[in-house]
Amino acid sequence: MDNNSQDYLFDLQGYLVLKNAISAADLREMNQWINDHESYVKEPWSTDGDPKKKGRWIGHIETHTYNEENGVNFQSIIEGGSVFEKLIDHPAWIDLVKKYIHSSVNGLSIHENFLNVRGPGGYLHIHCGGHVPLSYLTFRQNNTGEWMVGQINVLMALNDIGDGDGPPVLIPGSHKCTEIHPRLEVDGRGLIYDDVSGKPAGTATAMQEMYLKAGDVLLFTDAITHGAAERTNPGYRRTIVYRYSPKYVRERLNYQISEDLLQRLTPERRAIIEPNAPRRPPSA
Ligand SMILES: O=C(O)CCC(=O)C(=O)O
Ligand SMILES: [Fe+2]
Repeated sequence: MDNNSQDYLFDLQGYLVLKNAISAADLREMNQWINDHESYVKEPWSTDGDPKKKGRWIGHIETHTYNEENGVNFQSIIEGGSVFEKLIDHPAWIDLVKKYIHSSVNGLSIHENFLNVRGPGGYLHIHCGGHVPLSYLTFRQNNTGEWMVGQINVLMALNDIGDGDGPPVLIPGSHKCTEIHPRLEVDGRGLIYDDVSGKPAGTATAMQEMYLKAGDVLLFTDAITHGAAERTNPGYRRTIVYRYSPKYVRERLNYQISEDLLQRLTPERRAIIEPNAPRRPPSA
């Protein structure tokens, strides 16, 4: 697709699908990583005598979830090896991300990066939309119309995601919607997320299921109203999400990057992962 058509569609819909973005060899390697860590999917939480569930660590990667029905997130997956490092500035999407975030002005960073594995009954609640006054849900500069996207989610399918597989869902164009989605409205006030007792996002009015083949990428503004439908099929859905933002948006969970990884990264990748190098007095 030519650049003008792509820009038009991203502005209009708030998302793009990049077909075959990831090579078969890289998919194999990432799926092998998941196979090798299957025990963490089956038993993601360490109890260690503590009644509160805690994540388990694989080196600098931590198992995590926002809500149990979301499945298991392997947070800071960039620490998982070169195939995951490659995704930081992957040629299939990095130039689009830079353009829409307007990185020449805003810089570029990754707000959060994780691999998600979600089984039967798993889903995501409905969240976000044009009504939300959240700092990183900007889309364009109001006065000049220039790109100023506060967060772009790059969601990568590691296996096929079709009907019943718990696909991502979104409402095209809802990043510009001034009306509050009925499921996000309480007493005339808009929520970011529906109530935690809420239902799978797939059943919300106007939601569209986004089917992806392994290797496809769904690139979308976080401002769009979205979530994931319930997985009704057996087996597990495998995805990776890298969220890109201006460098002024701080890390969501603030995982500290290992020294090994920092040393290994190319200058371009390091500038995204550590856009503001720490400043310390000479003695520290
Ligand atoms: O897991 C999904 O399908 C949706 C993920 C999502 O909401 C996000 O990446 O912001
Ligand atoms: Fe989301």
